[in-house]
Amino acid sequence: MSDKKTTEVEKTGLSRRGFLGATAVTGATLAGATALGSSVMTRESWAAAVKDSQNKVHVGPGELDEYYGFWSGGHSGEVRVLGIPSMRELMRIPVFNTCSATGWGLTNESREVLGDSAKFLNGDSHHPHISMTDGKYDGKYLFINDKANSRVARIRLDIMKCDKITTIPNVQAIHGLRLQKVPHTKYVFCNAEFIIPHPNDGKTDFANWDKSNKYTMYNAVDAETMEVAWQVIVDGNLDNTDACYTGKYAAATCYNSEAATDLAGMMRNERDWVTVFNIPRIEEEIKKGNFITLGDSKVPVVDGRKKDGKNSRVTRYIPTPKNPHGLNTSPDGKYFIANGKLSPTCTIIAIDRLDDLFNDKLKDERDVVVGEPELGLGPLHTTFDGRGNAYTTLFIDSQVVKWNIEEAVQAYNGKKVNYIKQKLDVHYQPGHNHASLTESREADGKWLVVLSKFSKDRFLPVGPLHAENDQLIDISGDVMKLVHDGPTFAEPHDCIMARRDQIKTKKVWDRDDPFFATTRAMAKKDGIDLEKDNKVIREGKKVRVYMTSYAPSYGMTEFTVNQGDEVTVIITNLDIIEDVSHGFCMVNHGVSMEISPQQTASVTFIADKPGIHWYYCNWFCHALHMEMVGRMYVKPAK
Ligand code: CUK
Ligand code: CUA
Ligand code: CA
Repeated sequence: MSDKKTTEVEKTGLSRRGFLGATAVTGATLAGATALGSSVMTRESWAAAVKDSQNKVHVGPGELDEYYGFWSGGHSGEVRVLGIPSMRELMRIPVFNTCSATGWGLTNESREVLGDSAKFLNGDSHHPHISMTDGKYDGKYLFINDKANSRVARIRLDIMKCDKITTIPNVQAIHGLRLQKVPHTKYVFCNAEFIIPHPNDGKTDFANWDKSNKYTMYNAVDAETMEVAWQVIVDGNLDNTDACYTGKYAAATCYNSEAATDLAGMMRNERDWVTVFNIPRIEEEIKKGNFITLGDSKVPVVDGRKKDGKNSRVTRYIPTPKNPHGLNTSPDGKYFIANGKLSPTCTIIAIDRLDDLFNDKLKDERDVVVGEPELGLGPLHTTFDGRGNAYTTLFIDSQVVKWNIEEAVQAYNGKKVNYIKQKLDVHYQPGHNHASLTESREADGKWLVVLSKFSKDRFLPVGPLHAENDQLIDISGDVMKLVHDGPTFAEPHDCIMARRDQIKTKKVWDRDDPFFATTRAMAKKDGIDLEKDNKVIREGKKVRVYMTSYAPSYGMTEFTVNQGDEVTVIITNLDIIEDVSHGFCMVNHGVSMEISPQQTASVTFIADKPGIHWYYCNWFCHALHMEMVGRMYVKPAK
């Protein structure tokens, strides 16, 4: 281990004395901490500083965290809510997965949100982002991509439930996702990663790939309606994306400029690029009618490809070292930063030069690049503290490197300056990292979360499949201090942290909440008062069972249907007390759902087995929770 550190110190040019002072401390959590060249710390002062930081993480019983953290669940398909700095998991929000507890994917309300895609039981959520007004989190929505089934979802943060899911047409694998920051989140920008033939109707087979009309698209979803507003055809593919603080530009990394189908092909070019999108010009083109539509889709599609070496009006392609990955906007609004991945560098793009780039006033696309610091091996993602420093994950080195952006720009101009401030070992192989409030103007430089892909030896062994390790680092001082290891299940790719005052949640449901508007309308048609009636409505083989719940009993404890009926159970929870949620589980029918205070929820199933079937409340609600039961009698068909 110490060999590795020595090499690292030599590489970064950090002072040997500083390094010794930092790492002479024992204890696994401090391993690999290298101090600043400028402020040499003694062993004692470093230990005291770390102890101090670790104390901050302790959120005592009954105390509340300072920040909300929203974690993507990767191929678990969900979103998780954590408290920071305790790293305690507070809630899970099912989105692209099914949830046995809440009935997500089972209830009629959730299936309405899932729409046609309800047939899919899996998802792959990577990038959770909070809606913004004037470059600050407004706490209204959280948006997240689904790479697995090419979807974008919206979560209402007042109830922490997903309320809209949109499938993006004519593309495969929605990956990078970020939001328009200014003047407000009108658009959700999202990258379709994989290049496909158009039309993809089976006429192009593997042998005809090269000759086909193949491309992928950059997509904008209207944040309010959740309809796809427009798509832009690009050269190459699209990986990660971010938007600027003027509302004018968005940028995306491309690792497959080769449009290759295999690994060797995707690494053939020495350089790939960052694609920059001019949002007002895209809107102009659509207004002027300069767009096409594809297949059944009515979404306007603008061509952003180069033709005969000439740029389109709406895009520019900035060459970067090969196969870049993360794309991050600095919170001062000055730079897009592309992370090198296969190159040990990050590429700094000056946003204030983009007007000139689009007006063809620059000789070369690379004239917008104002820095390209060498950081270490495998830079994947960068985050910011609002004090001029950037923090980049180094996947191969298993480190986070802290560097100063303006100094990296000066170094690019030939000035001798060491822009690297510190390298900290993380455990192990980090993907994203994310600092508190970093995607907003209010980046406050307090906490840094590093989402490590491997945990190896950090936790009790649990078999061949390991937990990930989400590590918490205190960045409020001059040096980064690792303070917490957080095991997580597969697999957070990204997270976002907001101050707790920025998120305002409801404690009980509003009776007129749009989440169950369709169910309310159905009840109205049936002449049912949801808050009073306990009644069975029969319409041929369709049976609707309306009941209330009030701890510890259902408003209806017995109902009768015929074998083969399609039964819909609609329950309205009359409890008004915070936290008194009920459930409904029909035994042996695969039916389960949550009904929180003042909520109406419904679930539909086929009564295919004759006999008496118990149903029960599965959310512990009362001392007599076990007794909160009822029975369905299914009359045999013959
Ligand atoms: S990606 Cu997974 S570590 Cu989907 Cu943002 Cu980079
Ligand atoms: Cu109602 Cu448990
Ligand atoms: Ca490439």
